[in-house]
Amino acid sequence: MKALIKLLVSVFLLVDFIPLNAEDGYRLWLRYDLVSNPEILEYYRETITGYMISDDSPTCKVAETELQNALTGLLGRSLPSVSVAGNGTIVAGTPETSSLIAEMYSENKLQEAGDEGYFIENTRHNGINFIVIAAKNDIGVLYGVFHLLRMIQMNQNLDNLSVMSSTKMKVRILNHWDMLPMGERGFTGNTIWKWNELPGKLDPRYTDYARANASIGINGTVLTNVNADVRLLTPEYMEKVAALADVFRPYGVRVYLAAKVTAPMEIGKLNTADPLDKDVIAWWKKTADELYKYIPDFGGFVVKANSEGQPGPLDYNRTHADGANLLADAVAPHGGIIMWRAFVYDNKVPEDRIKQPFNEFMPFDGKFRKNVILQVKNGPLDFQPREPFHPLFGAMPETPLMPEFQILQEYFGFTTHLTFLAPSYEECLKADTYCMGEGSLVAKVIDGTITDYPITGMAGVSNIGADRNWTGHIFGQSNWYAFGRLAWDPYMSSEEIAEEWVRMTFTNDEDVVGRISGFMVESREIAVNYRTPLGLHHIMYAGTHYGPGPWFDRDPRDPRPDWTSVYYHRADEKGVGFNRSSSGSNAVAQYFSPVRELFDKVEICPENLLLWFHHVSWDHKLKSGRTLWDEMCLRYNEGVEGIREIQTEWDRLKPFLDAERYENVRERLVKQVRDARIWKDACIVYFQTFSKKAIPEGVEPPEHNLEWYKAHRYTDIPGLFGAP
Ligand code: GCW
Repeated sequence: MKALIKLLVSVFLLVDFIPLNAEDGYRLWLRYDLVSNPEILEYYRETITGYMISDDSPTCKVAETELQNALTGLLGRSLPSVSVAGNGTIVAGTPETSSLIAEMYSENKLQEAGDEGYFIENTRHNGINFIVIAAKNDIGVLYGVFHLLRMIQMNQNLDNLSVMSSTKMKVRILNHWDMLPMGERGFTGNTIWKWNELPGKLDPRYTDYARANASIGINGTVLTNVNADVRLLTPEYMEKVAALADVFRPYGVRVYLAAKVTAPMEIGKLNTADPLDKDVIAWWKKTADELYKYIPDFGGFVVKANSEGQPGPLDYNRTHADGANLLADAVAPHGGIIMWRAFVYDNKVPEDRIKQPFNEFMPFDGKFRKNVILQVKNGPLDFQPREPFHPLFGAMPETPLMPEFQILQEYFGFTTHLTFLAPSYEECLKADTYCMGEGSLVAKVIDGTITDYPITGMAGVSNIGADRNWTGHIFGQSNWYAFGRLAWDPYMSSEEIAEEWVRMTFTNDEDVVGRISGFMVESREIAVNYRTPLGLHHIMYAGTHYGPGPWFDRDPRDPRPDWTSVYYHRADEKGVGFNRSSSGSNAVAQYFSPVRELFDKVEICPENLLLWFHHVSWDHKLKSGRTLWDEMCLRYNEGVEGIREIQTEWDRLKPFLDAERYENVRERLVKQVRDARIWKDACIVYFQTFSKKAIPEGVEPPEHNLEWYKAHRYTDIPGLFGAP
């Protein structure tokens, strides 16, 4: 008998390792499969006996459905919805929807968690023990339900629950870069929005999109590209947008749109788009009023103006503040906001492009309406694998700023490469701006801890496309997840986020969790190393942004020097790097002291940003004792070795993973290893034409000569539509 029990137990334990279902990745991190550890399963079955949640509001209704479906899956039995709480009941609600919650929680107490926050606690009331999810508003109830489910998905103990979760970040928003038929240049494949079917036909995927976003606290979405399409502001499209907004509403996800400054001319047939013109003012007001008739809780507009060919107020000799305030006034009566992007650079090529946003916006601090927030990329250039934090953070105390992170992997191998981006978001959020002395982290600037920002927020350029698994690469899902978690709580660590995601997405097996989350956290540094080590930047293949192109110089198709690679790396026989120190473009002066001095002095400048700020001789000695040239080659090599190790680890993990998702990643890792090698070899042979030095020992010799890399074209990368 004992032997039989032992056998049964070991079979049960094995179940933990055996993939039960084929998985296509559609369910993301909300998988809700039966808790696989029998003891833990038993524990949950004893601890949770039913639930009580009023379905008076659409949001509580979806919270109830989520709870019901999830518990049925996780516990393997359907739990009763009860009208009288007993031991083990989950009681969820607000004081308005639950008399029990009203009895137990004062308004003041609930206010501690804020408008969207919640409490999850074990409570004993009238002699009965139950689990409470209490919130001021319905959305807090839904977020609390997702939190409790996450704990169960992660097999956590529920005995001494005393969770209070709140956020200071008001706008947690995705920016889709979708054109009407396709994502921007194919970075994410085709668009998820089936415009030709809307408003009549609603793909069930729209509901799952909203669920997934709500599960990580995302509360807004800009449906289309910042390179805006004016059609969205016509009644035909307003109706389509309204249909999506109706689907998202119960999940607390508000819809926003990208606006184009010249819409009054293109749709309204006016002969100007001057923000101070009275007809232009009237047109925006009328258009906003109409939009709000379709979508009463419309969030507002995001605007890309005077940047990369987009029109803007500067075309009319007006300022960014004039442009933003015009739109702000149009949406203000309805409670809308304007997210005005600070990613600007004009067609006059400046001495140093990265200085432009700071120079253009800083003087207007305090000149924007209260419902305007500036959307600032994490770094001063353009989502490069590594950039220093943007100098505007901390420099505009009177104007709310929200960081924009890129979830889609424009410079990180699109949907083909595995790169967990939380470390790069974290690097920015935890950077110390020193704007108010030591400890003035970017996170504290943007969440209002050390500022009085009336609006706070974070934007993420979405990596969601039409793929069945949403992001093409299974690990792309982890970047969507990480963005949401950090938008709610910008102080979380990459390690915590990776662990949560792996447990929910794959397994709770400790060893497997440690191995997968371990390489995820390393993957960003690996990607930096095989692309742009030591502060190199913008040396990708022009146009596609996928492979390397450090040789890219001006040509008739791309006449702007600041769209070339040579503009940024400035390699010559003496050395390499962009001198932005006080003896160069002096971009360092845009930072507060002592960050400014840190970046300015080559001796103390962090080595991972060295070539961002300095032109350094090939013989310059680094902390390792090696010369710059040797170190650069070795870092490139490390990057390739690193991704090979991930590949080997993934292969070893095969027995613990389901076949479909294993294969999704395996097949891509083959390409990633190949591409990393191409990046390393191409950059080494190219820079060698300047350094004229031998490739150091320990570096795998390049496979081909420079001509080969220059001529190389990828033919097997989804998203590289029409790439040369
Ligand atoms: O990263 C660059 C991209 C453009 C993008 C632009 C921006 C949407 O190459 O495709 O346009 O930034 O952020 O506006």
